[in-house]
Amino acid sequence: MPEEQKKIIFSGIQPTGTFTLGNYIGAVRNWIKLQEEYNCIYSIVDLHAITVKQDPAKLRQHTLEAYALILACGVDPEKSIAFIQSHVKTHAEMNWILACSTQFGELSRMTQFKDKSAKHPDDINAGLFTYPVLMAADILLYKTDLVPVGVDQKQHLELARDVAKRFNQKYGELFTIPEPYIPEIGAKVMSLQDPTKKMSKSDENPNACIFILDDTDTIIRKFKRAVTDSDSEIRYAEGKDGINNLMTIFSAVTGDSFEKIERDFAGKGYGEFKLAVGEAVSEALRPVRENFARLMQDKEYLKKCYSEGAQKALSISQKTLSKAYRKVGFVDFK
Ligand code: ATP
Ligand code: LTN
Repeated sequence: MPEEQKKIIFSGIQPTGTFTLGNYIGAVRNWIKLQEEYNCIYSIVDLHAITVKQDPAKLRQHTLEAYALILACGVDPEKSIAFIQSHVKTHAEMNWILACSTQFGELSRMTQFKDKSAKHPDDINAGLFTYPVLMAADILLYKTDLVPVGVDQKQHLELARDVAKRFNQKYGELFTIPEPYIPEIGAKVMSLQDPTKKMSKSDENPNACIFILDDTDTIIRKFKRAVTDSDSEIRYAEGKDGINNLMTIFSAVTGDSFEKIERDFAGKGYGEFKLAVGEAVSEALRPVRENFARLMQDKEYLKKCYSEGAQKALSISQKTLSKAYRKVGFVDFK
């Protein structure tokens, strides 16, 4: 398909630590798959990361690592645009324009804001509250058609759609209304220690999470310790959150259906299944570990990629920002 007819994909991930298996299965893995068919734009969203307290030196390190990680997972900087959000000033500028079309009430309903403000009661800053507006700016600047994310981001995406429609109504058509792209299996990978909670990079318990750079022994050890139930049957069913989560993970990495997994593991114990899940996950992540180690040795290459990515992103997003400025009534200059 000619480049200009391809639909546009945008997604972002925060540099708040090494990615988890949840980030990989729920989001980043889809980023890779979509590169052939779509014009894809991917960003390490460092502006979003500072809505919670960050150590500056660690943030810098995590941002470079996150950039290397998306390339290690398979984002190809020749095919897609991959950049660091703070390098492209149009994001902060569009954020302001959209903030003036977003209501206090709708931001107050965001569950991520409620969760994160409960988690950080000493720092409920304005950025944490307006976080979804910046996310809407990220998406709308590129006339995005599809946004591959995990299911926890659906509410933010709905807000972005509402803000886009409101702006278009107030000022005339400008923004494309984006659709979510959420995987059927693995849209929400749960914690290995509390399978009613989502697996999250910032979980305090390291056994709750598989990090995508964990080595084989660590991965297998964490799966062996995964919380399950007192039953012994490998079956997807209500009340079996732990096993359901392990089946979801196994299915996501091997492509096997739940029926096949139930058949293959009939009569086998949880121990054997946990080991199989650990081995399958470790194998799936092996190339990521190897690519990451290689990329981190070549900082000049990374710098070249993110600098070129930022230039391309700026040139596309500046056009949308200029149109928005004109529509709201700002005076042209130059
Ligand atoms: P943090 O713990 O710092 O809030 P996070 O692990 O939730 O971070 P994000 O950077 O907020 O990760 O999310 C990046 C992408 O990964 C998003 O598309 C999000 O929907 C997806 N994602 C995050 N956690 C999971 C999960 N447990 N299962 C599936 N997808 C997930
Ligand atoms: N809020 C998202 C990260 C994010 C994003 C985006 C995702 C920021 N901007 C634009 C998709 C599109 C999260 O994963 N927590």
